[in-house]
Amino acid sequence: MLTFYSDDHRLHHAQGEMVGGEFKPCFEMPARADHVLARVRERDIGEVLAPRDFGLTPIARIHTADYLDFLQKAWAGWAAQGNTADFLPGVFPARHLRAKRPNDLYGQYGFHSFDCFAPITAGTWQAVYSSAQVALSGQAEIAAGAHSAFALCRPPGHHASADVMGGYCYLNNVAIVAQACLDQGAARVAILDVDYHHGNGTQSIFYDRDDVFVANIHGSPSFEYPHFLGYADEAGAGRGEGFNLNLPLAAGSAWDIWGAALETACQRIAAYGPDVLLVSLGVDTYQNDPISSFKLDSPDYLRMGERIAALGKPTLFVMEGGYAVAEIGINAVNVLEGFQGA
Ligand code: OKP
Ligand code: ZN
Repeated sequence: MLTFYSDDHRLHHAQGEMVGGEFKPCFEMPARADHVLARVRERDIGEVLAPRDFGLTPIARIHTADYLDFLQKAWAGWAAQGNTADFLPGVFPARHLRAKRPNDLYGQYGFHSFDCFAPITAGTWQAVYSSAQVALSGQAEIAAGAHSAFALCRPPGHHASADVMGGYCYLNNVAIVAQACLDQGAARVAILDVDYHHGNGTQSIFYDRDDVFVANIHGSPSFEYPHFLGYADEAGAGRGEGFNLNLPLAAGSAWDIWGAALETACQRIAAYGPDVLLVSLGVDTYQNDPISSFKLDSPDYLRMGERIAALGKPTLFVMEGGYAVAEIGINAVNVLEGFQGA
């Protein structure tokens, strides 16, 4: 299968994040994508292509104008105030406050964020724009008849909703792609999110819709990030009732439990009968991942790819998380190899 990749991801390399009360190097770093790309080449999965530019229109089908405006202008405004370090938010319209969008940059950042894990740097907009174009290029390949493709996105996207960033995510790549599929004539799209963390952004974007079925397998929000979405009783609303599936799992879950959840998700996806399958491919379920608790081993990712392939759908893999940097490539490409070999 073809891989789409842009070097622009390097333009987003933030200084750090809070870990255990200390400002530490970001887990979400450029080397992640380098390892995946190196493994794609080493295993000869297929050609690696630069993305095409589909512009802002498909991005604006998912994200609000205010949000995109903030993302594009934030760094310049921050720098104009004399700042040189990363821009981070600090105040959010949580319960008991008023969610009215302020006029100042700092207020707008809090309005458009749910945590402090989406820093803005000089290159962030270009990096997230290109990441979305990488995803859209994969979508175009599927639309042109390919059975599968790999969008090597960085930064990831599944925590970003229509107008709120967080969790290393700014533009929701997989959601942008799902909407592009529908806009080009697909009737139903399924998203399978296998990242260790619940894809709260993807869920929220499609929660009241029946044209995108979203299935998530993740560490339960009862103990894990993002803490405030991802429970099993979130099944969709209105027309979307029954079109969201959450499979929260206990800390320490290994392949026996994870594989059973994948079986449940795949059966629901098969029953939905999508025209296209999009996989939010996070490999932070790996046993040595520094920020997760699951216990998947590298060969388990081959099984994952095989089960996904058995659905028999045109499938786009969209890279999300994975922080055991040296092993991200092996694990992500194992999913692709399992898919192709099945
Ligand atoms: C992004 B993706 C809290 C740490 C919060 C943010 C995790 C973002 C994960 N102790 N870290 O889903 O891989
Ligand atoms: Zn994750």
